[in-house]
Amino acid sequence: MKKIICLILVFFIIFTVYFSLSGAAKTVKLRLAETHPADYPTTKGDLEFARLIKERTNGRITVDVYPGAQLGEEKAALEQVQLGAIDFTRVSVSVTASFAPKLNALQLPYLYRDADHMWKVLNGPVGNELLASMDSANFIGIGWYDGGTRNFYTKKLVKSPADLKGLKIRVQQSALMVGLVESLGAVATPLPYGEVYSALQTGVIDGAENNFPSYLTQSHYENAKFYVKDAHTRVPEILVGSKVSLSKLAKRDIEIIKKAAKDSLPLQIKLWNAYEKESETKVKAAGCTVTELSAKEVQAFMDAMKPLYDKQPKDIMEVVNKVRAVK
Ligand code: GTR
Repeated sequence: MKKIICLILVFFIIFTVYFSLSGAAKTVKLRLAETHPADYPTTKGDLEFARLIKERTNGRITVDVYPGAQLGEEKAALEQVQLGAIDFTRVSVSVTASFAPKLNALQLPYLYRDADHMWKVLNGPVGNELLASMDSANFIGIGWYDGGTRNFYTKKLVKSPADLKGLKIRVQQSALMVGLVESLGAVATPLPYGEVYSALQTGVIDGAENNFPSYLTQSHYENAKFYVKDAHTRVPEILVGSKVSLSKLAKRDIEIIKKAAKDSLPLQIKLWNAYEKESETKVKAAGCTVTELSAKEVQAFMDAMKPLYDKQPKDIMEVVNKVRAVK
């Protein structure tokens, strides 16, 4: 009897030592901060990203998605990711560029010919170079999501840069966006996303700029009923990882994570395209005026914003030239 108990004990010790040394029994729980609500296309992208990671690591790594800015507004979330207190966040490139300046290139006005051009850039060497540039800010650039084009919306009808003159326009917390709005003669007011609704309601600002899905889901359309399709920027969304927390994982696991982001992209784009159309229809049904512009009218916006390019440092213009060279 004693012998059997001894044998069981020896096996138990061998198993425990084997599993703790191999790491096979270790499970890792990671957190992802998302500003949008649970049913928004980027959040659904995040959930697909999490699902793929869990599947491909046989449940060893799980990612819990916290939607609706539960873990803070984008700038605060990025700071937490930088410290390793949050493992991932899905944010706009715009806010991220304040931490990793090379990304500023991607929020310059009228940078791409169209959406296909942007995806060729982001999925190619330029996109990879920009993700890698985040390393010096203590981030791991994980991957891109679609955010469509950004357009102005205001309390009065706007059809030209002249109409924007003197209007207080909310921008993301980004110096480049401040410059962009100022190039149109408007007054830029940087605010976190969650504060835009009340700023519009109380008249602190006269308008803002964003895509249709954000205009709808944040109810901005209630207090800024004029949306003009000037499409000044096409700023992608980005999945940002924490270098502090993720460097505790094996290199292979980081590759699985990056691949999961890439493989969740087609679904996110599909959902994005459908929701962009749906939200345009919904805001029109709610009584908003959506103004289409002719090529000549868009050109007036392009001309007004062109001087912004002259103000860019050399390394940003190098990226811009690489973007333009992508056919
Ligand atoms: C949205 C973007 C958000 C946030 C927001 C904003 O288009 O998806 O992540 O950056 O814009 O304007 O703050």
